[in-house]
Amino acid sequence: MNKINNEKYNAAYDLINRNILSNPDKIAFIDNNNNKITYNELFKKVKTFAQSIRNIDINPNDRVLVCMDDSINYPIVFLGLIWAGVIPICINTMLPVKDYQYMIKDSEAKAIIISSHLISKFKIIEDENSNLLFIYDSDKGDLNLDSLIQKNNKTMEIHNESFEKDIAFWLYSSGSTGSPKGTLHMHKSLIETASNYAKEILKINKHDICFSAAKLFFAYGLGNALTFPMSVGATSILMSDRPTPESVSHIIQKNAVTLFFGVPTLYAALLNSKISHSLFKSLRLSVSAGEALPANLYEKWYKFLGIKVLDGIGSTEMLHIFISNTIDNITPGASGKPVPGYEARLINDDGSIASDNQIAELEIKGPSSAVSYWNKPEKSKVTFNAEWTRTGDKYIRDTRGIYTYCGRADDMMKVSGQYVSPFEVEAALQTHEEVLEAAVVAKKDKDNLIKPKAFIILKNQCNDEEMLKTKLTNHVKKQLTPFKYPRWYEFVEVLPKTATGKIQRYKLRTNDD
Ligand code: 3UK
Repeated sequence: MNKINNEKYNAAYDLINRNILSNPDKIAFIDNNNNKITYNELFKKVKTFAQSIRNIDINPNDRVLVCMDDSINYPIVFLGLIWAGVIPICINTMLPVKDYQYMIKDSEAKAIIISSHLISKFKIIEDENSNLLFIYDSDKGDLNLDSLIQKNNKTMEIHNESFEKDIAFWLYSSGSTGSPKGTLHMHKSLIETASNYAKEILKINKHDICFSAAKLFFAYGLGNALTFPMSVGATSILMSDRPTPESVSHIIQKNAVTLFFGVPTLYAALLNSKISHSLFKSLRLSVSAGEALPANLYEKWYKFLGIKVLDGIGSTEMLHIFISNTIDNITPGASGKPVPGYEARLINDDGSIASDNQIAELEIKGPSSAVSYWNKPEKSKVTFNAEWTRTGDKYIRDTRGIYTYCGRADDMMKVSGQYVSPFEVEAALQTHEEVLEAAVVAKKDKDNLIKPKAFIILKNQCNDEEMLKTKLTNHVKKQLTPFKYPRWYEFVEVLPKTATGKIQRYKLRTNDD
């Protein structure tokens, strides 16, 4: 790829076209409703969908929110929009309504494409947004997704209008305070994650059968289940169900999956389940990201299956993994070394470059970095500093050049591989009628993985703590993405505070271990 000029390039066209001559009849995607699509069929449907979208007056650089479960329609929609120069914004299907309202307003999207089972959740939003076009994966809403995919239009060469550095798609990323940030990614970034990480580290090839437990709306899932397999003409298995030990092992066994991508919590759940190792015998390699993989989980997985799990750190801002262990060189409990094509540096609080064996903040330079956040100039300036992108992570590098995670530099926690702000959980708890004050901190579970714990001061004395815990959990699950609920509660009389009244969360953390 030409590094200096900004050449004509369309990410969707590239990912499809590279398979059309060599691989037309190969199955690109299979989903858990037994829908299958070959590369050639994908090509036709993407082109048709791209044209249909333009025919309904959705134009280059317009934004379209995509709130869909993983199925074969997802790649058609995502790639079809990109093909047309329209910008898909992939969003989590589990968010509370207020987050969707924010994203609709923030992005000024023209349309939203939604899986049909979410119809009731979007009812209020439909009533409030008469200018937004609702497209459902069913017969409800303004337009039916299938009709846009099936309609046989005459096709123009509309993919031929974009450049490699144009914005191709957005993903939303969350911070400890404030609203989610639209993270703007270029056309060229998708293939960069494949040619650096997937090719060099995973040695992906066309015989691989990929399965990502992380959904396509996450940067992690998008690379694992779409970019990487398409980059080499492999097959990707999509699953709309929630990843549980049962659903995941079933998919792996049924489809003879070779490359599996999960988060540490799922590896722990698989190892704690009674599932037979014979269900995993097709695997050649597994990958973990989203949060640090504790050394003991690596060892247990290797002992259980004789298969390695490569821990690597990625981010929504960098699009995929930029520091990773490799097949031949694994340090359990560490993230490994920079992926070829990426550079890492550690920066001290005073801005100087840290030496080996010093804990400092990690910055990354690499070809798949987002350009900026949408409409957040201050936050963009802090994170995207010329060629270097700040991660918000503290790391240490040893004399061999191996990087080990030492915690976040901000207040965020990673739970089941996803961001949780302790403040949002506290705010949700505080809206419950029994709660006077709440403080939320990270606590390690028996697998050494972080989950939220809440300390609560109640308004009134409570006779049935177990019942109250269930009520509080349900209350939090209704207001936030459900996985953010506290796994433990402690009812206390006082919370440790500074003279100015700020909660001293670090004191609660040390109380606990
Ligand atoms: C943390 C890790 C230690 C770290 C992601 C793979 O997780 C992804 O993106 P997010 O934007 O979060 C980024 C933050 O998560 N993290 C991720 N992986 C690891 N910490 N070890 C790890 N292996 O704090 C990072 O800054 O949700 C993961 C690929 C693409 C991704 N977007």
